[in-house]
Amino acid sequence: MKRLIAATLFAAPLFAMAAPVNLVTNGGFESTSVASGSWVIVNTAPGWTVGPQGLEIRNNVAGSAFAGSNFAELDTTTNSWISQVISTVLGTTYSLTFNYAARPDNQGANSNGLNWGIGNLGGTVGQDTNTAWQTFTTTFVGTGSGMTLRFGSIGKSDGYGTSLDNISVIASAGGAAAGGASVPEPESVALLLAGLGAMGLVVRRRKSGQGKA
Ligand SMILES: [Ca+2]
Ligand SMILES: [Ca+2]
Repeated sequence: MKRLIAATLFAAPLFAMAAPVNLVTNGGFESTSVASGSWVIVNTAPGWTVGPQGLEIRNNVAGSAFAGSNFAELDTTTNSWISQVISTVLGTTYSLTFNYAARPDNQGANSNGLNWGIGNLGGTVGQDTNTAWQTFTTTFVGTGSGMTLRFGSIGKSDGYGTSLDNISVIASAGGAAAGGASVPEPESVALLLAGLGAMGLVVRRRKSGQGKA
C-alpha cells in the first residue's frame, strides 16, 4: 500500500504531462454500430442514460459527423434527452465542449435547438437554421462528487432536431489551482505527508536492498 502511494506520487508528474483526458464516455456516439448512410433510434448507448423517447444516432445521413462517423439527434420522433454522471474533483475547473448544427432539412428555427446542463449550470443553443457545425464551450468548477451532464431537444417536437457530436469534459491545466483552491485541503496535506513518508521508506529499502520498485 505504501509503495502504491509512493508510485502514485512518482507517476503524478507524468500524468500532468499526458494528453488531456475526456471524462465523457462515448461523447462522439461512435460506440453504437450504425451502417453508413443510415440511422437508428436506441434506448441504450454506452455511457449515457437515455430518456424514454430514445436517442437517434446517425452515420453520415441528414448531415455528416463533426468527428468520426456518428452523431446524435435528440428529437427522435419527439423531443428526448440523454444524461451522464461525470466524476469531478472539488475546486477543479473543467471545460465542457460540444458541437451542434441544424440538420440540412431542418424545419425552421422554432423546431431546432438543444438545452445542455452540467450540475447547476445550463443553457440552450442552436435555435436557428445554421447547418454548419458550431462549437460551444464553457467552464465549470467541480463539486467533488458526480455531476450530471445532460442534453435535451427543445423547440417543436416533430422528429427534426439539432445534431450533436464531440462532447468532452476536460480538467483545465493546473487542476485545483485553476479552480482557485490556493490552500490545500487538510486531507490532501495528510496524503502528501503519508506519501512522502512512504517514499522515504522505499528509498531506505532500496538502500538496504530489501525491496524493488
Ligand atoms: Ca462522432
Ligand atoms: Ca424539432
